[in-house]
Amino acid sequence: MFPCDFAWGAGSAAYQIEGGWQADGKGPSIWDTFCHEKGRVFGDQNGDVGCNSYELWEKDLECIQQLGLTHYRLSLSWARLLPDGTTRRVNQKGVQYYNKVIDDLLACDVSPMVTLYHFDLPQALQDQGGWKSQSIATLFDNYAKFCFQTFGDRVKLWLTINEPYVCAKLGHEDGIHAPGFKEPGIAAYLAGHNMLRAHAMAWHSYNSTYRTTQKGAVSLAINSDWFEPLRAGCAEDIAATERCFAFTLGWFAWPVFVTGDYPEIMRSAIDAQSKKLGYNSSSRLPSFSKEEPAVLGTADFFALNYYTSRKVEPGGGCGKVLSIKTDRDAGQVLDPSWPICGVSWLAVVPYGLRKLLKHIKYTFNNPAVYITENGFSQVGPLQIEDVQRSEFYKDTILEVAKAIQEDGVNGDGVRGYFAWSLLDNFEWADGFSVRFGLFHVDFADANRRQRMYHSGREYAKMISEYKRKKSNTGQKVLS
Ligand code: PNW
Repeated sequence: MFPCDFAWGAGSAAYQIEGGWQADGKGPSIWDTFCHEKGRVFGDQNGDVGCNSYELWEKDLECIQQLGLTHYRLSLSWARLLPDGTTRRVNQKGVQYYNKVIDDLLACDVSPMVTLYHFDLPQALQDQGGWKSQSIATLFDNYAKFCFQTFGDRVKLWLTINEPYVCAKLGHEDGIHAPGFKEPGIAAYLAGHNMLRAHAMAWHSYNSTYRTTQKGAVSLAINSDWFEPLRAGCAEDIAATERCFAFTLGWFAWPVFVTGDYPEIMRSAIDAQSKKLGYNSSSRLPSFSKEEPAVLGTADFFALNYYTSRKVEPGGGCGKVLSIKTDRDAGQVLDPSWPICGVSWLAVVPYGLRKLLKHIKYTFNNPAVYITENGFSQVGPLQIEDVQRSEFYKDTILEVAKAIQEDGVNGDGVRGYFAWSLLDNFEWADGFSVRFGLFHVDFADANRRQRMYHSGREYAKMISEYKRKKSNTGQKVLS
């Protein structure tokens, strides 16, 4: 049973698809810098051209229409709109580009869901300290206000920051995403903290200045795997599983949805390791200042990016150096029965999404939920008949239906599902070697020829079936 206004979408992100990295006055972002350094990305590839959506947007729109999407999730490139990251100078060509995208979508009866930040910080702001710097929150808030002001008459679903976890950990702890810092156990907590501050400020700005006239909703996209104990009923494994949740989902969802602060499990684990390793400052995980706008309650819905699941046992806590892994003290393994798709981190576990939705319902007080990302990747030669991915989408969407129907994740419940991704695109550190698209993109072709995968056809069928039933039954819709 999918509600009558269920959102059927697909997603993308500016740096992954747009190209036009220097076009019409765009400023450089940290991903431009990162990719242009040798040895950072698979094959030293970059998003200079990407899917060339900056020039070929109309073709993307055709793909969106062929799928029959009701919603399209895109992100804005901060440095395309504000080349040096500040509102001192607005790049009107950038504004025009996004105005056209948004207007075209609406003219086709597709609602935009817009992410303000999807990993691509203006380089000018990185040069001033980036997410590690306190002042980034105000700069982000100014950028957010500019976007609400400029596009908010038409955009009703906003995401401030995509996956602060990935941005903090992969960018500041592991160094495999831009800005490429390897400062384990310290920088990620600081960057994550400033992302939460930035998000909260932007939400408050929307709430106090734009909400009454624009009537939209604002959240942040939080990624989490589904975690379960390796040995069912084993107390150590259960405790380790709780730590995994605290250090992933809880890190960003707890402050926003539960207490206004980090999960107690997380803080005490970090403090204990600091002590053990003789790190004097107890403040690796910063605290929220009472002087600043509260972070609690700064989401109008829960935006979940779900990809995979993990079995958990204790492990890693004996590390001799500071790191998130040492703090978390939990090892994550894959169940051998789970098939692997494309990339090694991505085991196919559709039921994990159902369990996670139920977990979110009970942990975060039954919020409205949009699944803002979920997908399946391919590597290797072109397989237009991607049967395995088609099965993945069918199985996963069935699990969403079960969550709604059998677990009672309804009422406010699940409001929408966004497949990742509309197009094959620049998959960050994996470059173009990993393909998540519902459409194949030929990156050797100057026109970036697009071809719908079998999975795209299947997803389109599911959506049209939903629309058909909706027009027959009016209110509630049988899946
Ligand atoms: C998400 N990992 O990022 C992003 O939001 C998308 O832009 C991306 O294309 C998608 O997932 C698929 O990867 C992730 O290495 C990037 O664990 C890397 C990881 C997870 C998520």
